[in-house]
Amino acid sequence: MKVDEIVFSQERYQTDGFYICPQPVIPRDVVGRAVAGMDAVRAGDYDTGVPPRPSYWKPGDDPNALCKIEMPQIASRAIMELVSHPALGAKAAEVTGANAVQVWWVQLLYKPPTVAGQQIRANVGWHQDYRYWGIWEEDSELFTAWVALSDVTDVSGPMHFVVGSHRWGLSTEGDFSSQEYEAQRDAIRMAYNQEWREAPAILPPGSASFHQKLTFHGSGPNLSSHPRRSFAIHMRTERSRPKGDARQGLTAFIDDPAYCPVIFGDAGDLG
Ligand SMILES: O=C(O)CCC(=O)C(=O)O
Repeated sequence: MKVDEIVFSQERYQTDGFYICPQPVIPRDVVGRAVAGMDAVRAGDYDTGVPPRPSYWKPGDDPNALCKIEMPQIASRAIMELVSHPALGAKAAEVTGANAVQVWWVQLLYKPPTVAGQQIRANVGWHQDYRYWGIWEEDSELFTAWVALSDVTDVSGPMHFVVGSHRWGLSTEGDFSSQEYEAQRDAIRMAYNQEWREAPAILPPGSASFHQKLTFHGSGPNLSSHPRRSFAIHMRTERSRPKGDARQGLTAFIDDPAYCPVIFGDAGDLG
């Protein structure tokens, strides 16, 4: 990447609260294997012999609901290959300016196409990630790389980011599981006396967006004829600490590289 492109991505990330990579980051063959890995994990087939962590969606659950599976990389070698890919680590470090980057949690997200006449159960309500991450110190540098495995277009229920909302502070509003995409947006909008401008994360397979822990985002129905496939890869830099240095819940595995790989820099810098 050229120096002016790095500066541009850092400026966007700092100013807007997110950065959307225009080009694929992950090689096509790695993406292909991860798609097969995703299908295997969704079917309950774990080639590592280790199941994912307890999840909102389990094999056999409603195929028309959002499928969210926690820590799929421990269940699939191909998914681990993708989430720990050095190109992703290098890009994350470029965008954030970090010396070291660790993957500390991963969510498999499979948003099926909306079936006409059926109640929608695959929206992602507007939220700020840090609302769910209180186990980390408030000033921790935490962010998410959202990697597309399918072509994410404006009709496939892309994530939308609210430009500049990372500067609004932590809200009591927001709910990942809300299906009331429009009404919830209106309520949050009313709560802030700020300009509400949205940017959709349109991504080709293998590309990624990066968003900060306080950036509001959500996604509506998938109106395409194909599933929207992705991983939300939650990352941290050397400027992060669990509260009380605890290892529990979402931080339980951060000392284990087989769960939480360091994908850029020196693990010693992460403490
Ligand atoms: O996949 C989505 O639409 C939202 C994912 C999300 O909330 C996240 O990556 O933090």
